[in-house]
Amino acid sequence: MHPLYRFDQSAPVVADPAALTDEHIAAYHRDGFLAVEGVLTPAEVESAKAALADLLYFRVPDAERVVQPEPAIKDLWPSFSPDQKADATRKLFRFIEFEPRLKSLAVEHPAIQALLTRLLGGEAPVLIQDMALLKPPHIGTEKPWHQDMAYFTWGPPEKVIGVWIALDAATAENGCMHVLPGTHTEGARPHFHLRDCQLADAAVDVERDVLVPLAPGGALFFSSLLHHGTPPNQSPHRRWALQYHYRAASATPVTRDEHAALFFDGDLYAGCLGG
Ligand SMILES: O=C(O)CCC(=O)C(=O)O
Repeated sequence: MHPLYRFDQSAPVVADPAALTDEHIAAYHRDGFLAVEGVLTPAEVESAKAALADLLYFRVPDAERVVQPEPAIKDLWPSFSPDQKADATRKLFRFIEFEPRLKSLAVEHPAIQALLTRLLGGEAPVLIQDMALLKPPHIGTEKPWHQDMAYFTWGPPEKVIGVWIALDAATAENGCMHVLPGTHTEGARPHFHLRDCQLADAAVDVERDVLVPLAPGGALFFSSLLHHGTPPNQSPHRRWALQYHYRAASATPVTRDEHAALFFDGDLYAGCLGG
């Protein structure tokens, strides 16, 4: 157990993208998220995993610069074998320009594009960020509670949506997503550089926490203001996931001053933008 997460209530999950109704879209706007199984086919899951493995084993030029080790083994990383590195990677970041399979999933997948367009009120989605979060067995660290809008310079926040796609089974044990339903309606909250750039632990309403376990190919669509996080992976099972973020075509750039007007703590900037 972990004091910042509950494990006894799970989110509703739509069984199949073909079963999506207007009520599900309304639930996204009410709760700030929508979980859907079967968004990727088993073949698409395998293709995405093969693409990630090519990056992890540096079979792609430039792959070294997109791979981020788990902090716990950072000093040992240079001495690790390729297998050890693959089992100790926290994150891969900004790979779509040289990984066509992962780019195609991000920008051409019919079910993802169709659902994003519905969630954005009919507007076309534009990709703004790509990453993979691998949460390796035993050492996969927590991603503390946060709002993704704290990292983004597009707005307004309701025009920015994340899609988190399970490639392995994401479970309570290996660090699946946790969300606080409805928090996207409560505005931007200050973020602090603590274990990561995150909400203060005391500001997290843990009582409202629901788990979002997903089978491989299942996806969570979520608002950029939704409070969400993932506990550490202390299990022997890895938890690979892709995460893409999109803005509506009509979203506009947010300056640092505008970001500071959203994320502040007294007079201090309290977002996650660098610089
Ligand atoms: O997959 C994870 O562990 C956390 C993903 C997430 O919330 C993020 O990177 O913003």
